[in-house]
Amino acid sequence: MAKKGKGRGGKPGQKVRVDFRRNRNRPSRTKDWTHLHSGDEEKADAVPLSESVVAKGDLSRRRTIIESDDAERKGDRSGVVVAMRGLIAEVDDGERVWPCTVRRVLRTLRIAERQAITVGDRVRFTVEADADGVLNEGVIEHVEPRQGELKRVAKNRIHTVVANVDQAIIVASAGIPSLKPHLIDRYLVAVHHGDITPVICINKCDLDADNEIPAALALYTGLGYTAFAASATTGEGVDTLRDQLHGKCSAVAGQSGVGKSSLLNAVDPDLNLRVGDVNLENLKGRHTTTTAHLIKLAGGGYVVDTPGVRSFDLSAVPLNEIEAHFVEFVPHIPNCRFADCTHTHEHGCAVKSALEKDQITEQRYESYVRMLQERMA
Ligand SMILES: Nc1nc2c(ncn2[C@@H]2O[C@H](COP(=O)(O)OP(=O)(O)OP(=O)(O)O)[C@@H](O)[C@H]2O)c(=O)[nH]1
Ligand SMILES: [Mg+2]
Ligand SMILES: [Zn+2]
Repeated sequence: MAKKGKGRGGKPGQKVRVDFRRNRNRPSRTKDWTHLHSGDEEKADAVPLSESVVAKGDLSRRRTIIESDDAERKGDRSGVVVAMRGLIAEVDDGERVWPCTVRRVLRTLRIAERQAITVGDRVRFTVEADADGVLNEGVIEHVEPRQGELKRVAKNRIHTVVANVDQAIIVASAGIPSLKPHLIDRYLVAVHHGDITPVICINKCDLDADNEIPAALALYTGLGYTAFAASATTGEGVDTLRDQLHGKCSAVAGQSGVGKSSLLNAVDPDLNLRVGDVNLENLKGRHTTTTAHLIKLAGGGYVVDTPGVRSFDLSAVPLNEIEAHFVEFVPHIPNCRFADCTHTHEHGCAVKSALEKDQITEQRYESYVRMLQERMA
């Protein structure tokens, strides 16, 4: 591809569209994040690791279409990938978990991804008997098109952490790490962009000495979101979380150390997920959960405990789409004087006049501006 681009834009000084697009797609997030949010706790993290939710098709559309053509023929069993161990996928067919390798042609089709198969993928597979006639390993022949994907950008490659989730439980915490509404807003934008329903859970309510949680809950429930407080330690809100998870496939996302694994253990003590302490020097989590895995809940439904990430990447969300994911802006946007209003400096901006009339909160408006500036930097 790179060669082709050069050939086309051969004349010196001529702009090459391919290069521009590649630049725009590259996550320059870590650098921007540091610039814009100096003073924030997230700032110190220089690790180029980020997470985003990408809408159904974005990068995998072409590949999934190719694969779905021969959907019926291939593989006589179906199941869900519950975990990845290197190149081996663990596939649950409802009766047992089969270790499966991936047919090489599938790996080739999905070469742009770090993994051909990921947790949450619905697959068809065949099981072949070994020399003694024992069935113990399968081969994945086909992957169903993905619905909602939680993605991470690492080393300039997009890696799907989990596929096919209905809902994302955005976990934040009071105390340590401290409550950061801007981070909640970032997750909301990305989750909306991925066509996934967000639910907000503010954990560690036992540590809410400054009584910050009620105002945050009022803000988000006022916007129409399901939002509730919880404590994995005291058990408060755990029943609500269990109800939310019931019968759905949910991804649990949020900063490291907010208590995602602890909450899931509280929902179902048999899960026994590893829990880490919070580093008291930088007040951050220690990235205890390192790989995503799909967990079947005793009460019905699946949940994916994902590793907390240090920064949250929004590069998958088109710049002009951000406003649409601020639900309270939406009714005002058509009343802006200019169709391409960014709601920052323009005259006749209906979003800003709603802000002046307290129909939009300062906090949310600032969150929006921060995201916009970051994307434009
Ligand atoms: N006081 C209090 N501490 C909690 C609560 N929930 C979790 N913790 C503590 O917070 C720390 C981090 O919890 P984890 O469950 O490992 O956090 P995580 O979000 O899974 O973190 P990563 O796996 O690194 O992404 C542990 O020391 C927990 O004991 C809570 O409700 N109250
Ligand atoms: Mg964890
Ligand atoms: Zn406007």
